[in-house]
Amino acid sequence: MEQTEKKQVVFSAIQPSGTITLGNYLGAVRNWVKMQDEYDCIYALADLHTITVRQNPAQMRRNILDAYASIMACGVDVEKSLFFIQSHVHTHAEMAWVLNCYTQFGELSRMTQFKDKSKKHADNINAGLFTYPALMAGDILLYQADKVPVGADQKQHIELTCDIAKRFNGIYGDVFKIPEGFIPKNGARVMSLQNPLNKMSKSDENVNGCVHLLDTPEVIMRKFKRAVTDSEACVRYAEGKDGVNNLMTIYSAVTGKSLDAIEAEFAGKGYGDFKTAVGEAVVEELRPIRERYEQLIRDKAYLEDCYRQAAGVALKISSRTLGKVMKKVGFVR
Ligand code: AQP
Repeated sequence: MEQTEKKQVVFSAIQPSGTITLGNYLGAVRNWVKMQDEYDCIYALADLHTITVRQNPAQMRRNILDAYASIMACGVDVEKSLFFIQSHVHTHAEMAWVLNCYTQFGELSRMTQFKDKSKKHADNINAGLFTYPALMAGDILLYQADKVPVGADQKQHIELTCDIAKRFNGIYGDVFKIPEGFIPKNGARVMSLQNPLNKMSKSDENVNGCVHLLDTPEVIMRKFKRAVTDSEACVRYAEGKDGVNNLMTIYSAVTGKSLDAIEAEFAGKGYGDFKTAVGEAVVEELRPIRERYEQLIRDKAYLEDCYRQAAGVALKISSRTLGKVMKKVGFVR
């Protein structure tokens, strides 16, 4: 009898720390959708990670549901993939504690995200913000993931995850699969439209810097028209043209056109035409997502059904790895 080959496992998560952005979509979620047929995909809303920055409880509850519906609207199909809410699956917090004890202070101190977020939230540099990568490592390792589709900003955390896994395996034998980051060629680092030296973030205080998946077409067009460019008035990808480079990257990621083709398309045209074209391409990419979201968010009972069921399955899978870890470490089972 022909043996069916076991599919590789994909794991990734996103924080419900605000409305999902074009950056999250192009950097990660779009790949989540594409990978569903080829891989066994497991996706999560990383709400435990979200409280490393102070949240308003009522707003956080809304953000979690909105993010769940938004990701489904992007095309994550709960019939094909597991899509759960991290705090519903207690193995994540337990695994994080164990892995904290196998993660070095020096390693965590080097994390760029910790340094950036410490500057941004100087009044609340809490221990959770510092140990965030150990929780993330646990998320991935619990499912013995082969591939982790993320944006370029998460590369350092994936590398640390591999280091922690190798360290643990070095002591106890082959407990964890060593995962591999999966970073898109196009759109891996979408920058703010207002400050193209900073990445586009859900929590950007400048509302014009960030395009949200649920922004209306009018709002999207306005944000692109106000996008920071330069005084050269020439659409070309070059050093020092961060604003234009970012717009070209977005246009390329959405349309599939190469940077050369984009330069040719806008040769002799000004930034006004270019910004309009980028805005329109993004509007068309996001339109079906927004429409699907509007339907999904009305059906709270269906959403609840989906995330409850997924949590049960995730608990079962992750408990296998956690059980093995606890036994290896020496806890009495
Ligand atoms: N600007 C970006 N370009 C490309 N990919 C991005 N990602 C985030 N920003 C960009 C990718 O999206 C996935 C989910 O990110 P996250 O929510 O877990 O964490 P984050 O990187 O902290 O996201 P934000 O939007 O910047 O949120 P806040 O403002 O709350 O900190 C990841 O795969 C990430 O690489």
